[in-house]
Amino acid sequence: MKRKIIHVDMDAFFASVEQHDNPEYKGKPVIVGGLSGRGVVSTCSYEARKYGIHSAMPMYMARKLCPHGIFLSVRRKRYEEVSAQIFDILYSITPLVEPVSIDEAYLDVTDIDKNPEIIALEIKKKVKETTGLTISAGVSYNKFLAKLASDWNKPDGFMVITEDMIPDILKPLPVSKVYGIGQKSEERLKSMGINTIGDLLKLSQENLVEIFGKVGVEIYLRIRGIDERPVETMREIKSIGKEKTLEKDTKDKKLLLHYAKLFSDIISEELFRAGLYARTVTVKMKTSDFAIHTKSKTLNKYIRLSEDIYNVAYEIIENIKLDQYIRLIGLSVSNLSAVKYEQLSFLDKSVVKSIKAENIAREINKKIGQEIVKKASELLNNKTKQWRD
Ligand code: TTP
Ligand code: MG
Repeated sequence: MKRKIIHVDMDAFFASVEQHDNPEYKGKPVIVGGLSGRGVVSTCSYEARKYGIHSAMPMYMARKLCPHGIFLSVRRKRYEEVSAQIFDILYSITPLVEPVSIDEAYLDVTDIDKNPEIIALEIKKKVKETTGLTISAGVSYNKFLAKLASDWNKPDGFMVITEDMIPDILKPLPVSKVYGIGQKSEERLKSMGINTIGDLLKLSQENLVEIFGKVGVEIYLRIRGIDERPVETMREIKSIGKEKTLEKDTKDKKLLLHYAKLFSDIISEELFRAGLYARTVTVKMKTSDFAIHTKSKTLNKYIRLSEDIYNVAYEIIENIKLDQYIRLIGLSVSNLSAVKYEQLSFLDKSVVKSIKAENIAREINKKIGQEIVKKASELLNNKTKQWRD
């Protein structure tokens, strides 16, 4: 049976929160980010995007493009508060939620006996009522297409992509819309005269493997509307990580540490949201010859603060001898746990298991809130009981 997947993503998230909290900023170009000399734009309102401003742009450039804009620093705590409200809404629909970032998630609603379009519209309505903000939603039968749909007519977007629309609807889109094709690949394809998904569709699977390596197979399938990636709840996730192919290969440790810091923030945020801790930190680097190197450190305690993650990454990076230029830097955490202290070796294993189960149950209950539908609550109770037995 075809799955029913919804992808949701808040519109200009940080900037929209600022406009909501300060109504005098509504309808104006609002730019949120680091305001210091070397700061970058986190995001900006759609009014500011008209000036060519976008995420990750140096702040001085944004100021040049839009001198009369409203420039604000990041109030992360506040955005996390709003994010928690949004995720509460999502978890009230199904536990099958995969958080992707602070403002974005996939839901698998295959088993819900309701039209997925109606569910998506209900999410949009509830988010608006609860937070005063708009969220874009996309509905389709896999993750790739659902994400494409949520991005289709942002802001306040809503789009459904059905099987019969494939591949025609994809043909005119730029190759950058394909999950797995980054900026570097896009440039490479452009130099080969391949600009749209339509162009990509003319290539054989072998051609794509020649260009992309192993992911070529996935890309081949994806542009034909095939994407079997499951919606992974945090429970099933074995590691959380982030990586980036650098604009230019580098030997500059300061730059690598800069990304390590950025990734530590993102990873920490995800750990908090999932109620998880981690014990292993891994730094991944791809050298200019495309060889992949990883170095891990496993601690004897569980961590989740950005600073703690960064300190381990710092130690690893500082100890690496950079003989070659680095093309990609990545950071991830693994050995995840819902409890902070797992060295309870003096306790019976079943006790640890029950503490874990209670922790998970509490967390799910917290996420779902009190207005939980009866059926789901019964289900949860049963589950908790089973775990305790
Ligand atoms: P996005 O969902 O990528 O962007 P957005 O919500 O601001 O705008 P859109 O309507 O296009 O979805 O990211 C969510 C938030 O994450 C964003 O509001 C700010 C933060 N962020 C950064 O801090 N740095 C970045 O480079 C990006 C892309 C996002
Ligand atoms: Mg967004």
